[in-house]
Amino acid sequence: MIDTEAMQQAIEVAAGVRGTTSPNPWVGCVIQAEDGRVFTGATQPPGGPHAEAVALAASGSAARGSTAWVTLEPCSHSGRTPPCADALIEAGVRRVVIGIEDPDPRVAGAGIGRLRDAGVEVEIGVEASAIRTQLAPYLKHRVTGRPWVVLKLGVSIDGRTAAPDGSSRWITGGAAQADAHRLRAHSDAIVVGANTVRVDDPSLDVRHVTGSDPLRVVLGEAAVDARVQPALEFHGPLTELLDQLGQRGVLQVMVEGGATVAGDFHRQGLVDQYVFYVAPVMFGGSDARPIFGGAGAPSIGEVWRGAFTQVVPLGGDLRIDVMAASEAGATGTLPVGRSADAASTGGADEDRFGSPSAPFSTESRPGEEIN
Ligand code: AOF
Ligand code: ZN
Repeated sequence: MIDTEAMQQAIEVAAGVRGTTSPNPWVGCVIQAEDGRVFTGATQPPGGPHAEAVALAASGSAARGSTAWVTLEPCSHSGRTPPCADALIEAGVRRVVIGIEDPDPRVAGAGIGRLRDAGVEVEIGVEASAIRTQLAPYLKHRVTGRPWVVLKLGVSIDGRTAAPDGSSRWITGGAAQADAHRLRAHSDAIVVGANTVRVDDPSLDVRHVTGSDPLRVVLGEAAVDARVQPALEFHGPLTELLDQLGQRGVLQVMVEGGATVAGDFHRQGLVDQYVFYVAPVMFGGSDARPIFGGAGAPSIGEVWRGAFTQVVPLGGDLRIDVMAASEAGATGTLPVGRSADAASTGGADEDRFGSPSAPFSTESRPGEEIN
């Protein structure tokens, strides 16, 4: 197999377990035996085997003399499972192709060193940019101790979230809602303001797609019979919240309203990824509710500037992802015309969420990148 193609397959295998591995990364491994047979493995839930161990178990003795492609550097530490670098060496794998180094301080190059010391041929950096994008939440967590922050917004094309009377159901349609539920399933925690809990009484569980419910966090207090319960009620600075969530092993947190909470996260520069679900709806006046509560940039020189990282038609709506220009550059841009989350689940979901059967098309074709 060609390195890039095999690594792309490893990335797809990893995408299949997204949302099930926290606080561990979602890693994929492809092994090709000397006789050409191909075996794959993905990280199992915490305490279970890592991707390499799953692929090695599938290949058995066929691993002798094989090549392995793995998205993240094989681990060198004995944690809940034995070191994957040792397992690859013992199985007699001849060549290991690695996407990116593991920043986890227990690994951080030691897995690569161990493989090389044992005489295994090692290559690093194949499809590195795609893997940095795929594992952005994990990488941020291991480097900063804080989770990746996704701010989700459902808005009209004129940038409003609710009518003057507060009514907001439903601005976007079913496909956008299902996509948002997948974002939830991929998040380990959801943050919501106490006011939103009082007014909307959201349950914030995962529906429409399969996935486990994230930890629910209320900024302030929630009534004991609120549907969001059981929830963590937090008082204090948002930076402190992110530190605490990071310590609990939360790799991705999703912020889901309302305007005050959105404004606080945004203006403190704490959002890594903005996900706008935009409907062709117009409230048509300045009295409809804005996305962000509070005072914004006082003049054009101080506006926040970012980059579009993907644009995806979802039913009659659009999903538009925006990141700070520096972060978009650091993690690489995402394909336009295809949802990162849809791409990461693949199969039937892709037809449903990223298909060209939408009633209109974006300017770019699937797979093209904008920058
Ligand atoms: C790999 N392959 O598939 C994963 C790796 O708690 P443990 O023992 O499961 O170890 C978790 C750490 O192992 C995690 O922080 C990361 O450094 C590495 N994850 N490594 O070789 C995998 N998921
Ligand atoms: Zn491992």
